[in-house]
Amino acid sequence: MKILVLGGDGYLGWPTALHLSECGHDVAVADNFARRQYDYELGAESLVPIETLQTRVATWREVTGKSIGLYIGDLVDAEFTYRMLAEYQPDAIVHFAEQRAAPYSMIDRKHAVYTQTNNVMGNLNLLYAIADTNPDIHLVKLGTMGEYGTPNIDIEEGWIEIEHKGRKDRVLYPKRPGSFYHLSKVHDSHNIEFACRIWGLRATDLNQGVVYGQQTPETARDERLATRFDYDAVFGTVLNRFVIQSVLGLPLTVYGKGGQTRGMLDIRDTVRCIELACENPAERGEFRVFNQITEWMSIEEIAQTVAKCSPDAVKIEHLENPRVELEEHYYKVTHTGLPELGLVPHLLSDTLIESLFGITKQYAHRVRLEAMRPTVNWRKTSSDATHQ
Ligand code: NAD
Ligand code: USQ
Repeated sequence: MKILVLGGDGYLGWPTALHLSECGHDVAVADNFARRQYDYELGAESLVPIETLQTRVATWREVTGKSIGLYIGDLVDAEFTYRMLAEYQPDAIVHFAEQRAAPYSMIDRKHAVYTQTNNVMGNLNLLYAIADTNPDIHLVKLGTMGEYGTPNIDIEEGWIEIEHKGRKDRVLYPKRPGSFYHLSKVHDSHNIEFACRIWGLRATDLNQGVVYGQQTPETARDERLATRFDYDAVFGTVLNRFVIQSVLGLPLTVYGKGGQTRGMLDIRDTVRCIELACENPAERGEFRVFNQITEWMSIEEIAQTVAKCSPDAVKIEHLENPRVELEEHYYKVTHTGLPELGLVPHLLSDTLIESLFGITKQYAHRVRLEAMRPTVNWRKTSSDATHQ
């Protein structure tokens, strides 16, 4: 298949592009390098050094003999998006290219507006470009488990059968997300469902949980193929942060009681899930949703698991929660769609955590300690804060 990976310079987009190429697909990546720009703004960068996208692509060719096409541009620029689709003519598009940090979207009004404009407009341009260029293209879109929030009933895969006053219907599962970023994904999901229903597009929305890990078999082939590994309080995700904090001898920063539970998965399962979704496309007109997680744990359990694996004594600190979220709640998720297509998960193991300790130790000197503590507070609003 010809597969276009949007956001192909990012934490997940780059390993996915390599994995799809390794599986024998013809792959191109696109990115506007917004993520590298946020690093400059926040004064933090990937713990593991990363090469430019051009060097990464050249290294993959050197190591495997396989080419990956490269588009540099912004999805919000409709002309770029249309031109790229017309030129590359993909069978499938994997769409990772959004601002993805909840704290970044909650810094102030400016960052909330940027996040929703970038994400919602980019996705809308893409839907139009698919409809006008080739409505047969299968869109594989990265959504998030946080779209659902933490309801007091089981979370289904995107849709729910309801009975109301004696009548039944199948409707989109109700959403109650916890940040302007997560909300942008809800808006995307509604726009995609609309495009499938009205124009007959085909799409798979992957409601992915929090990803952990840094290496896939493909990125491990050469250090110039490494993907990013974020530790800071804005872009670093919880398990990755706890591993890095434990190596640095810092307390693990559990927000609040730590009873909040999240669906998670290993980065090696992310790339496999995308492969499965691409190779088993949705039907024309179908808005298919998978919950892309392999297990769920409370934040306190994640902290205890990392502490248990650490060779040194680790302190767990309960910070006043900078976010507004339930810290004790019901959580049960249906996630059968991807295993039915063939996913065999890598569950969180001591071996994986220990391998992350190794990677972290190698680059621990690159951490800017001030970036570790949370500074974005959900309860504070301002139009244009200068975030330090
Ligand atoms: P990332 O920020 O590392 O990568 C996203 C990439 O998209 C970046 O390289 C960025 O420059 C690019 N991009 C952003 N806006 C763009 C635009 N308008 N035009 C072109 N390129 C643009 O993020 P990631 O962790 O790789 O996440 C990828 C996707 O997966 C995101 O959509 C995210 O919401 C979703 N997701 C991530 C996680 C996680 O734990 N990392 C979990 C669930 C879902
Ligand atoms: N948390 C801590 N301590 C920390 C960091 C986080 O207790 O030092 C807690 C948060 O309060 C939250 C949970 O850990 O309850 C997850 O936070 P996170 O920053 O790891 O993840 P989140 O903000 O939800 O966002 C990440 C990705 C996002 C993706 C989402 C998947 O950045 O792109 O969409 O995970 S999900 O959570 O399923 O929506």
